[in-house]
Amino acid sequence: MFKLVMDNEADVFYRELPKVELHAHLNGSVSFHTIEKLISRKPHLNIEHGMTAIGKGQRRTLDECFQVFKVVHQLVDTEEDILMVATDVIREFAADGVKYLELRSTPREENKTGLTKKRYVETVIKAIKQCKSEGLDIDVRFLVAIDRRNGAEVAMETVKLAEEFMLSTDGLVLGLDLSGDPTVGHGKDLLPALQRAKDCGLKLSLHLSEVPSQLEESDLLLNLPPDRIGHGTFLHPEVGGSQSLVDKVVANNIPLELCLTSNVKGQTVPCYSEHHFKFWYQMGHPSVICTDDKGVFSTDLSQEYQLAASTFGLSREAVWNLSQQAIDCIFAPDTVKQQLKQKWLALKPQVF
Ligand code: 6MZ
Repeated sequence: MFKLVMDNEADVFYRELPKVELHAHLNGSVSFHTIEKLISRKPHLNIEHGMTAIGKGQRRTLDECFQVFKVVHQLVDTEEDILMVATDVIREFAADGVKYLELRSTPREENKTGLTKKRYVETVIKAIKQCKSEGLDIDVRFLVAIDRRNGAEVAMETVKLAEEFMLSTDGLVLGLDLSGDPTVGHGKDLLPALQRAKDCGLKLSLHLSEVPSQLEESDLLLNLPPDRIGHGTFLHPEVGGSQSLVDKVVANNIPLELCLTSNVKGQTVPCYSEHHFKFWYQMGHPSVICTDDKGVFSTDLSQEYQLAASTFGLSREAVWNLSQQAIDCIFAPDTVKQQLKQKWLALKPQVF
């Protein structure tokens, strides 16, 4: 009984902790509840829950995770679906205490439903504005994603689309994400697109070294340099990376977006205690706890902070500092950072 009360108390601390989410793929973030609504809209697809999420204690290969995204994509293929999914995801992050969210998604066109990439982005923006008009206490921005498997030409088109939206949305579209199956394609082919993005003022968050054997690619992409790194699982020497890669990350002070459950369930990290959070956090390098795909990996940001704390023995004050330091890593301008810092100050407990 006593244990139960203590656990609940801890849950409340993490839930009430104001949080910043910087690495969330829209279609990986779809909750059980929203999947149910999508399945009922499309019963002919014969999709069951087990095909869209990896439950507690389950693990998959990264390849199998990418199969899961394909199933979710089948369920989300109209403007109505995207609007529902995006508004639900934003409301869920807000309910979990997330005060600032950078959502990312790969614009898709679907011949069957007439969806175009432009309408895709417009619909996500509409969802963000709708949530804002509901008065939710969350500031949401959008990063347009490049799926690396689609090659150089599509990457360049995506950059142009992102550029257009960056100019027309008054700061809602802030940058680009490079993601997709890390075993497919090579980053060197995408360099011209990424360089153009950087030159026109789009911020870059790149998945780097999510799997081993990407050293050469990581080295090349770090020369850009990106503004943030997704995962960076195999950058450091202990896991087959190199000191020179670490040195580049440190010299450019590039924050890492770290997703514990995603990496453990996707089996790129053997267990929580061996997560590379430890390496970067101990060095004092900016490290931001994120969810990656809260729907697919059945988690939320409160749970990820709690897992980091219990695995690495972080005090509540250290957890608070971790969430506060994430503010410095956001892509929105300094004025937004200042507003968020004020919010954290107002919410800070008197004692931990
Ligand atoms: C690399 C990932 C990913 O874009 O349709 N994505 N890319 N590594 C990961 N680690 C598990 N998790 C998600 O959301 C789904 C897409 O996000 C990328 C993949 O390209 C996936 O198809 P959107 O909203």
